[in-house]
This record gives sequence, structure tokens and C-alpha cells, in this order.
Amino acid sequence: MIWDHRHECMDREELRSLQLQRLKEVLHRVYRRVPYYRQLFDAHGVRPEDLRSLEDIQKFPFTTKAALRDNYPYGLFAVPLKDVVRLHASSGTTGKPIVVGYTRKDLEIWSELVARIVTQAGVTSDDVVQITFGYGLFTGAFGLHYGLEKVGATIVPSSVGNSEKQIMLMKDFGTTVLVGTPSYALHLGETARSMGIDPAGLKVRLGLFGSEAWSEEMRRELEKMWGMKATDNYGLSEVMGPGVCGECGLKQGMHIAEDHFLVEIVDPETGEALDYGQEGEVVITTLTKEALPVIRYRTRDISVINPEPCACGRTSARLRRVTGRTDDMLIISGVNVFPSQIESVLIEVEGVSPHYQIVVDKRGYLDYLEVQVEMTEEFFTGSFRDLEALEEKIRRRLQTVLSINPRVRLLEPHSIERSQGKARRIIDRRRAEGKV
Ligand code: DLL
Repeated sequence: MIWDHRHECMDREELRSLQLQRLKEVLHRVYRRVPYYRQLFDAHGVRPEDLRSLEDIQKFPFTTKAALRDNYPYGLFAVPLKDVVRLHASSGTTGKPIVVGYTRKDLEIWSELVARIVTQAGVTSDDVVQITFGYGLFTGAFGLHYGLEKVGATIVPSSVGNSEKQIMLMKDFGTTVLVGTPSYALHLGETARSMGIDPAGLKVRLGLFGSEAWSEEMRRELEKMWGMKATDNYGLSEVMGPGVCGECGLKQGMHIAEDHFLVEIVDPETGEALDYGQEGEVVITTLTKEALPVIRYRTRDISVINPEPCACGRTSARLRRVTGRTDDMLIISGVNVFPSQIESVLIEVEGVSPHYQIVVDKRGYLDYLEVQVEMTEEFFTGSFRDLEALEEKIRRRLQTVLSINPRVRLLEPHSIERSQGKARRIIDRRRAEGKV
């Protein structure tokens, strides 16, 4: 089924003219209403009137996460706060998160776009959908929730964690669709097995996954484990959250909601626009967002666009699965983590040195993070109690900033190998073993 036939199957010429009209509007809007954009455009010598064709977007400067950070919390909003009816947040590169806002109309469009992606994956009003994304500041759970509600599915907002209970609910409520990160879905499958329940014997027939990179192998494993079809869905808080694009049942790339987002692929080094079919960094301009429009947002995600119409009947261009990032952001159990956030916590703590390592690995299917940091000579008393207290203090501070619970290991002074060049701060064992 197609949720919004008119927009999802639009003639491409008609779509381009709709995009152009909306792009002109949003450029004028940010220029008028957001001092940051006015200054940025002025500094680059461009004005909204300079845009005559879609390709002219290339004359405009990029927006980066730093802009959101520097204008924390509301500086990039294009409407007064009284018109903002919801806030969400995502990891920033330092201690503070980045904040995103939505007007009532933004929420309406968001739920429409999520209704599109869940419908194209195969969800109907007959389904019982268990949402295992965390409800809270993260866009994943609330984003999927309202789109699924619009479709009329029966939602089980079980949120993340409490895995045995998740399996019990799944069994008792007859869950047919599982929504969450692919790694948590694998963990849930393992949990079911440890409870003596074969996940493939449950009613779950479809999985809508996203929010972290995963591979075709992982998809095959999930499909076999649960006896389900598993689809990939991509989005990011800065431009909306889930709903930017997602796969239809044919699983041949993620249909982009092009009437609401202009997606470019650029060379991550030079910023030059690349052609369809060429791999590069995904750059997104929101065409209809009211509260927080973003112009040429550099996602740091690597992908390719395929403009060919899909056999499902939709004409929208498709984004290939995201295979990596151009920066050092780690995604740990679906939560974005920047090494710089960890550093910003460590430098505030008395008793530890600037020598640290971040180890990411998997226990079973679940990611975990361990921060290893050297103590300073003065603090290294050898007292076990002091050590434990300091570890706990760091752990709590990291948990507040990162929204995940890391392990902290204090090391003796000088125990981390000093490198000649760049310090090797991140050891991602998941990647080495091809688990991502
Ligand atoms: O993860 C939004 C989302 C929620 C998408 C639920 C899909 C489902 P953020 O927390 O802002 O938003 O994280 C965005 O996560 O820039 C990518 O690096 C990564 N990411 C999201 N979806 C995928 C995916 C949500 N399907 C960041 N494949 C993005 C690979 C993904 N990476």
C-alpha cells in the first residue's frame, strides 16, 4: 500500500518544481528570521534571490553541528518559542546536547512522513507494533509512535530495556511488528531463546530498524532469527528524526521524502556536489520545517543516491544503506557518542590525567563502552576505596552527558601506551570484527 500516492509517486518534473518553490521559501524564511543564517549568507555573498534553480543550492554555505552547538539551545529556531510545541535533543560534540524544536505543523508533517515509511514497509492498522526505542529526548520512539498511530496500528510503547518483559509482552499481546535498533532486536531474540522461546515462533513478521549502521549480514541474521522481514530506516534529529527515508518491502534502498527534504551527496573533502550514483557525504536541506529549518546540513553520513523509480511504484530517489561516517561519532546501542564529549567530562575531574582510551565492544549482541583513564601521580594512593569512589564519580558524570551507562576503569599513571603521532583514543572492536 502507498500512504500518500500523490507525493510518493509524483512525476519528477513536478517534484522538482515543488522542491524549487519550497526551497525559495525556506531560504527567504531563514534569511528573514534567523540572524545566524543572515550573517552566514551575507558573509558568503549570497542572498535568497540568487536561487533560481535547484542546482543553485550549491552557491549556499553548509550548516554543521557546530552551528547548532554554538547557538544552543534555541538560537537557530525560526519561530518564537511559544509556537514550539515539542523539543527533542541529540548528542552534541561536547557536554551539551543539541536541541531541536517542532511547531504543531512540523509534528503533523513528521507523523505523515513516518506514516509513509511504516506503510511502505508493510505496516497496517491490523498490526500490533512494539516500539523498543527509548521514549524521551531521542526522536526515535516519539517519531515512530505518532506515525504508527496515524496508520491506526496498535502500539505497545515498551521503550528500551527490560528485555525479558519485552518478550513476555510480545508473546501475550501478539506483537506483529518490532521497532528498534537492529542490535537490540538481535539481543531480544537471544533473550527469547534464553527463556526457552523460539523468536521465529512468535507472531513478529516485520521489523522496522534504524538509528545505527548495520549490514546485510545482520539483516539476514535478524530475518532468520525472527522469521521476519527487516527494513532499514534512516533519519537524524537535526532535520527531523525518523521519517526522512525508509525502505519499502522490496528492500532496494530507502525512499527519500523528497517533497520535504532536498538531499545532496557531496565530496566530504572538497564539499563539491557529486552526481547520482557517486558515493559521498549526505547533505540535507529541510524544505518545510517551521521551527528549525536547516540549510545544507552536513550529516557526516556516507551514502549514494539512486534516482531510478522503484518497482513498488514510488518515484522518489532512494538512499543506499549508510555505511559509515566522515567524523569520529560512535553509535553505541543507537546512542550517538562523540569522543570529545567523554574528553570534556574527563578534563573536569580532579585526579585523572588527559591520557585515556575509549573501548567499544559487544557483549552478545549488545554494545558496551568502557572508558579507561590514567590517574595522576598525586591521586594514585593505592587505596581501593578511593579508586572505587573516583570510578563511580566519573561513571555518573559520563552517564549524565552521554545518556548511556559506561564502564570506567582507572589505570595506573603511564600505563597507556604513548603514541608518536596522533593518540589512539578509540578502540572499536565491533568494527575490527565486522560486527557493524
Ligand atoms: O537516530 C533518528 C532515527 C530514529 C532514525 C529511529 C531511524 C530510526 P539521531 O539520534 O539524531 O537520530 O542520530 C542520527 O544516526 O546521522 C546516522 O549516523 C545514524 N543513523 C540513523 N539511522 C541510520 C541507519 C536518529 N538506518 C544518526 N543506518 C545519523 C545507519 C543511521 N545509520
